Amino acid sequence: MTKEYMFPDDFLWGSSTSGPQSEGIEPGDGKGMSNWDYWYSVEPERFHGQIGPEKTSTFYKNFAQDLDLLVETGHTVFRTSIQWSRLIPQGRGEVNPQAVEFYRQVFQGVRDRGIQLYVNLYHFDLPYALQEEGGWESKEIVWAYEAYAKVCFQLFDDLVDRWITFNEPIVPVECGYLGDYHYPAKVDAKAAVAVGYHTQLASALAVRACHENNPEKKIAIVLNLTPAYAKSQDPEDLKAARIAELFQTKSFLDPSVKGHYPEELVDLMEEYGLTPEVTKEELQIIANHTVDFLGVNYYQPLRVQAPLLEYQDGDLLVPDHFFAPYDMPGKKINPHRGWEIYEQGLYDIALNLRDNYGNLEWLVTENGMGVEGEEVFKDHGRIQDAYRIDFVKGHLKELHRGIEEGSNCKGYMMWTFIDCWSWLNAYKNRYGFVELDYESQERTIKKSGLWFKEVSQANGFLEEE
Ligand code: BGP
Repeated sequence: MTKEYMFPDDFLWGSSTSGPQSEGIEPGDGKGMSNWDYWYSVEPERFHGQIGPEKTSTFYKNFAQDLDLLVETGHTVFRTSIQWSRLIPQGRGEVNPQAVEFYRQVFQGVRDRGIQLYVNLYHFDLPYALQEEGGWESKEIVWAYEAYAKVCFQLFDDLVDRWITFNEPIVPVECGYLGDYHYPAKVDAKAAVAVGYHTQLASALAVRACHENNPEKKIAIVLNLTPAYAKSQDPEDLKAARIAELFQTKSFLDPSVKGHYPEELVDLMEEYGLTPEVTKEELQIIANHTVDFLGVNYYQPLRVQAPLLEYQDGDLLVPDHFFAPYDMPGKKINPHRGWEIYEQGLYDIALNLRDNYGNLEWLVTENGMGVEGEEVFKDHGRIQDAYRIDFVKGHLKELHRGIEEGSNCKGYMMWTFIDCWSWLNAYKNRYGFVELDYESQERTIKKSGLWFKEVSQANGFLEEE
């Protein structure tokens, strides 16, 4: 039987990328140093293949031709980010005129092609001058970010359809202050909590500034809303899943959408002496300036069980003291990346937002399948990524189910447009609709890119079931 998966009339189709992962650096472009540029300059061996952020996918040079590929792959929406260190090289003060020209040309180019433009202000990249002042551990950075956001709104609001304050703000917290995967690669729970709180405050300030600049303009935060599933119904496993969700999801979702932190999270911070310095005025800013809609990044579920590590006074506190990862037997896996594939996670997110977050408007802002060594799938000059088409279809079916049941999802953006640079993983895992030959910088649309255009034009797809 043929089943139709058709999406609402105003549903948007597209992809996401970010400035630091796609633009590259050109001599004389006036860009300042970011935390990533700095880290690569001192520890290049940490980056896969020792490939750093200076070349990436050369979008800075090639954007005009690249924007045509948006059309050829059926985009009706596109998300990218402004690099703070490109626009305001020292983090504060002087604006780089070349950056203004570049972003205005790119944004105009997207609009000229009839594509909606979503612009993110922050995708893990801080001007290094501000990192040296203590980065997000310092509250001063919050005000610097607010000033930067205001500059962006003043310079580009006429070209941007919708704004985003931060991408996956939990990631720099986890990877930079609890893991060893983003600069400054510390393990310090108190610093992690301060970084998270400062980021949330900064996000609310950007929401306020956006609305002050233009009351009509909508602004969101993008969160990686990975549902936490417990290993079993055992109360200890259930508690672990609840805490994992508090840390990973609700820590930003609740203040961003509801305007306040969950009580259990506040109590836990108190219990472990992690509460940051908070003023009543700041909490009022967070309460008064919630987002207009939400971006959701979803790759894989979080499966957890009761912690295997017991916390003793004086231990370096880490998330493992609260929950342990659970490797579920028989799970479906993307063998080219090692991540679980669980399409229903998207449906669960859809219903969670419908039932517990006022059914606010949301879009999938990232979903995708990373593939290492993808060139082996090249045939007749094109990457034949049928696996990616299956991956997308599987997720779209679950999203469709969520929308049919009333969830307010307005679009689906894949990670990513052209294969891009991914932090320490550099070019290891390829995600794009468009293949990038890193050496020659040649671009070739993959099979999935051509297929996506058909889906976008038809506003859905048919499936034999
Ligand atoms: C997301 C980030 C993206 C991108 C993606 C792929 O969490 O928002 O910036 O990097 O993950 O990650 P990876 O290349 O590690 O598979």
